[in-house]
Amino acid sequence: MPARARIFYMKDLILYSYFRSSTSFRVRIALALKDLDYEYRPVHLLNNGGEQNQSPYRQINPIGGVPTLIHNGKTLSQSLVIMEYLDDAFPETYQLFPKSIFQRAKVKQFCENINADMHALGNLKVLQYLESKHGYTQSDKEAWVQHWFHQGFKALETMLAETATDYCFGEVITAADALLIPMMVTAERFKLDLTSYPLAMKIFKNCMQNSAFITAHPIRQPDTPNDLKPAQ
Ligand SMILES: N[C@@H](CCC(=O)N[C@@H](CS)C(=O)NCC(=O)O)C(=O)O
Repeated sequence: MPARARIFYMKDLILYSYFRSSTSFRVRIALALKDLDYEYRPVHLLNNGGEQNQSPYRQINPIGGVPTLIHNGKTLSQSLVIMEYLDDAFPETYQLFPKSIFQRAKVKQFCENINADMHALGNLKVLQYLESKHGYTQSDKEAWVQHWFHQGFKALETMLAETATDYCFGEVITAADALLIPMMVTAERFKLDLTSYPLAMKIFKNCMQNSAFITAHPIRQPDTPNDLKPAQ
């Protein structure tokens, strides 16, 4: 994109994000692929009971998750919705959702398998509830996440056998890749062995050669703690 257009967009976009959040990572990938500049506003999900649970952030996003996007003063949450909105609001930029209605629906189906049936079950508030109300230990929580994520990854691998080449849907990056890679990074944090999913592993390797995925990665964000940042 020409430099002039990027200057026009600057400050029009604000992203509330947490470095480690996989849903924020999705939108950061989308913004990077689109070459859209934005202001990064960190929301610490753990400090003081979680900034996402405090009144100032709840006024922006009543359900309390990150990311939230503000575009020209208008507020939008839910990462998948934000990604689709960015396609529509900036049609001249890289498009994450195919135009063909069936392909588009298939990409969304793949995304929802991750969004609704995997991410939601391993979300921080779910794990915090299991700990506070049901006495789950760290290893109980890991076992819970591993169970649900493995179920999800098995299904994704079956779907990828139908659609994947270099990326989830053929040779172009779509929203499916922007959801799969963050899910895999989170899965590694919960000690999942992903070697049984060779198609997903191949796509991971391919995506991680792309500068948008590199830039958007949790280890390179303004709020990444110094000890997690890559050595210079
Ligand atoms: N479905 C939402 C989920 C947003 C969400 O809950 N994100 C997580 C971080 S990955 C979060 O903010 N969790 C805070 C909490 O569980 O308290 C989306 O896709 O944006």
